[in-house]
Amino acid sequence: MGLKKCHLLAALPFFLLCSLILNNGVEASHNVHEDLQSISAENVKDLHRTGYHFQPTKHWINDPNGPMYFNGVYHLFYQYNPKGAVWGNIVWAHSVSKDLINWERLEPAIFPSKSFDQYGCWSGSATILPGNKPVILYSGIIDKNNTQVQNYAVPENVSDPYLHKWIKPDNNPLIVADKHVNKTAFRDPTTAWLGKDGQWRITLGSRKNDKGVSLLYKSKNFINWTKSKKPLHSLAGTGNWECPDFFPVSIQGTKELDTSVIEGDIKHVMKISLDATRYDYYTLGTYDTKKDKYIPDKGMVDGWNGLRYDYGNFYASKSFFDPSKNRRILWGWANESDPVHDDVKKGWAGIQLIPRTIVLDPNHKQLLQWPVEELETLRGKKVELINKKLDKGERVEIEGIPAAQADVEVTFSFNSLEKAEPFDPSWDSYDAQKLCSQKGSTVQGGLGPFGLLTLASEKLEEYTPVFFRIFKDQEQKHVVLMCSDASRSSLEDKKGMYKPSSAGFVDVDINDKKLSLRSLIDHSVVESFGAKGKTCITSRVYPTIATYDNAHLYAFNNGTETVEIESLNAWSMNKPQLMNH
Ligand code: DQQ
Repeated sequence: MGLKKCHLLAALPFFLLCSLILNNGVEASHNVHEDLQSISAENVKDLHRTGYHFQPTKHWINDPNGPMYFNGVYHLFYQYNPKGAVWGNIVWAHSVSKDLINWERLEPAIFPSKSFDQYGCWSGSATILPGNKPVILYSGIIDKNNTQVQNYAVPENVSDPYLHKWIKPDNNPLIVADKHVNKTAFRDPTTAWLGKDGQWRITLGSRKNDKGVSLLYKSKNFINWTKSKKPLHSLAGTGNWECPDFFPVSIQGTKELDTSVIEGDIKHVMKISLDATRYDYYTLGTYDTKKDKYIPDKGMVDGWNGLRYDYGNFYASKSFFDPSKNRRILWGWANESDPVHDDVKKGWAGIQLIPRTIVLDPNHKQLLQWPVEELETLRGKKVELINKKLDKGERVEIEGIPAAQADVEVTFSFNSLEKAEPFDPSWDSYDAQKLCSQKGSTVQGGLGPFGLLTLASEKLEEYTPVFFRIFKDQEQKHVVLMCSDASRSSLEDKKGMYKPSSAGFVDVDINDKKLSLRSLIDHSVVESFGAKGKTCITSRVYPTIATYDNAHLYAFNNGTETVEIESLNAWSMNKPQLMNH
């Protein structure tokens, strides 16, 4: 993401300058390559294309937009460049599915055509209004200076099962920036929720100087919108906020909730996509409906050091409520980590990650994410390992399935926590990535590193390890580090290739001496879920040897404490039958 060019975390006071450099001085949000954005892909390269992730047949994609479930059909819209493999010429591409697995591509739903969006149709959300009427809110770009306004679109024929055509009424734009708002940082309206006063509310991303802001707008009729004096939420020092998402989660965790549920046994989630770091951060908190304010729970870290949906390549996510299964589903986008000219050569860039259900962790301090259950219908051949001990330095191959396109679930257990290494108090307790890059998967530890070696070549010239390493801090509390380390993922080492040692801590009680991991491996992506979805990390990698049938999968232990694979189930993953994205 942006970080590949500019390591911002260590340089917070310079972040704004840095983000402007990344964006060529314009708050356009993506790197602009005018010379490349309309070069159509003649030959699309298959190497590194995914087998079961959502990706169009060619060209660039970014943010998932307005996902929704309507009359038995899932709709996924997404930012798409129909003309090339880099960001630009953005339209709302549109695909539909009955099961979140098999997708059919339709014509773009929204594309620049009117004065209120002629320079771009940027991100937004869908809301289903009473009477079962879907409406999309999106950001239109109205001039070359990137001035942003908020527009709406409605289906031409609400009885059309796929809602092929969308109309942009002439009374657009609905919302323009007032004089207090930065009109080039004014975008990405959320799904609306209904207040007790009968007024709809939306929030959208903005910034005021270095303060990230989520502006609040209210409307009685969804047409006339008034800005609230106070934003829903804001935070100094975080820069521009993109793609905010604001929704309730059930405290009981039995049934998830429509976005308009604003009271009851719930907590609220506020997610922001930080333009400067290109990560999706969230807090849990309370929505004060009287003051129309979001208040993060005590103890929640807001901003740069806060919780992330994913500690790897995952950005501009958007959730929606699925009433057919009473669940909330999260879509996130992963861009490429290879140089931009490689994207042009391969003719494509960007994938949507596997949709995840999100629920509140029973500890009420974070969310749990898990691939939607429908993914399991793609599982093919299964191999398993039970009670297999891994002594120090041991590695075992998981054979019998194609390791480049697989789903692996493993539970590791250990007899003792004694050998956990001391957590040096001088380490930055927030900088898991630094710790992961220093310690890696090969530096011998006490309890760990242990985990999986994914997309590995036979002689280990290339591999992407996903693993845990356990420390003990001065208060004798265990600190679990989870890494998905791309640093050795590819022998290719050209300038502009980003191979981060992505990492996060896992807030898990390991007194039962067990840790679980699930990894979805798909040619150039490894999506991992630690401790049943407490910490998630996605890596994009480009092996040169560990491809197709030459990819291997291993479990390993490089700690002095013996670790047991209590159970490991791995499945080959089939391609969906219909993947006409
Ligand atoms: N991408 C969209 C913007 C959004 C950004 C433009 C986030 O609306 O802020 O393609 O990736």
